[in-house]
Amino acid sequence: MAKALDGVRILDFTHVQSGPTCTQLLAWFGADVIKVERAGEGDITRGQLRDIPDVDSLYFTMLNHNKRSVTIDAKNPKGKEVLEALVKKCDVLVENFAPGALDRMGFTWERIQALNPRMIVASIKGFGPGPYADCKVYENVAQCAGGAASTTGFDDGPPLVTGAQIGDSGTGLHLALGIVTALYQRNTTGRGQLVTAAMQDGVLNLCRVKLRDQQRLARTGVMEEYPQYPDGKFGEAVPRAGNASGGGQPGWILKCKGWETDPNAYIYFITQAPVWKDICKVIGREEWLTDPRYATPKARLPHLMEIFGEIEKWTMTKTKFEAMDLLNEHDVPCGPILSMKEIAEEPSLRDTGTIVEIDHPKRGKYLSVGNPIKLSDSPSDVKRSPLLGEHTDEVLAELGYSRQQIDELRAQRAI
Ligand code: CAO
Repeated sequence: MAKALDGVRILDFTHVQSGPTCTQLLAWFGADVIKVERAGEGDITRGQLRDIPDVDSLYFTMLNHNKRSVTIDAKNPKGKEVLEALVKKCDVLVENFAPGALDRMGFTWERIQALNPRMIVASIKGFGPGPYADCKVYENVAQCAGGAASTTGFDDGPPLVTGAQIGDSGTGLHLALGIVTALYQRNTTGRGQLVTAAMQDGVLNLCRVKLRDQQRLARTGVMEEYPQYPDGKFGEAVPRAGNASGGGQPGWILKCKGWETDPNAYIYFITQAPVWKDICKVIGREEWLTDPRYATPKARLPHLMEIFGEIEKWTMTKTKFEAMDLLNEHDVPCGPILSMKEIAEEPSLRDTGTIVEIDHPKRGKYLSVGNPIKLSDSPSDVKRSPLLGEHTDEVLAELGYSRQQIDELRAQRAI
């Protein structure tokens, strides 16, 4: 079946995680993604966190599916010529080098426009223009600077980073949308444009509910759905809310049967107002239905921790899966805390292609996360990541280089 981005060529100058997430998505949608790496070493993640000696790491393989790999030395004059040929041929250049690195290679926006006015140049940096614009940034720096860390964790503990890679993969997602949007606009303007996504901005975008709460706090001095209410104190900034829900329906993580030995025997329980009656019935506290202290969502707010304590007495008698089944019979929103092991083994995620098994010539079979975005007319077919430079000759031949010219470039260490 044809793919949504068939015919779109991406010159992929990305490395580590944020940029590769973006170009992997574009590849899954059908773009021809040509990843440029340095001969000998390649993307640094090929060798990071290795579980098998001398074999591309899972870090690399899980972020670079469906791409082609070419090795080009961007600082070698002959290598630059090859890159210029690629700039002329491709639709999008994606990069997440440190600030200024692309310019230092000689590929300024002006130079790229001169070579190919239709080219879209998409960049991820840690910060946008401002005091930190020149800083190198990794995931947790962005989580801290984007507001996630100060609002994650418990009130009596330090700021926490989250396991979800909202700085890297989150910004990669943002950039992918920017690229597709710029491609769409190019249909009418005929011109390329610059697309930039800063990791701080991406994290903040995902933390927008906390900026909402900052303003609520500034106006009222209190937030009734936060665990600090009614007995604790609020300061000037949004506090860490533990496992409180970020929305208008109170929620908390509760122990389930087996919690003493299983660190993931927990369930997220949401006391959504429309199903309050069912919650009271299921947990056997029907007297709450007529008690004015529990009758309305507003009346319940000062008692939330006590309410969750009572509900927990019920969840502790069930496994998280039993509780999930019983509660969903009554449309009570809840979520079992799934371990990565449970997720890896979940058959329904295999059926949808969200978890896929891939075969790699050097590492054998491994699991990966497939494309979480499903298009009915453009299904994603996950293919293994390329070996370093696997497609150098193929891509150069497509650019018109002869066998002899390719051999000369290799002898000159340009590729
Ligand atoms: N040929 C020749 N040189 C190449 C090359 C190639 N094919 N590919 C990369 N290089 C060079 C770059 O030109 C750069 O050289 P200069 O410093 O002389 O200009 C050099 O390799 C190193 O690039 P870098 O500074 O981007 O790499 P780093 O490992 O020092 O930093 C990172 C990594 C991620 C901190 C930095 O790239 C960065 O801040 N990127 C933007 C934010 C980002 O995406 N962070 C998320 C990373 S995922 O956690």
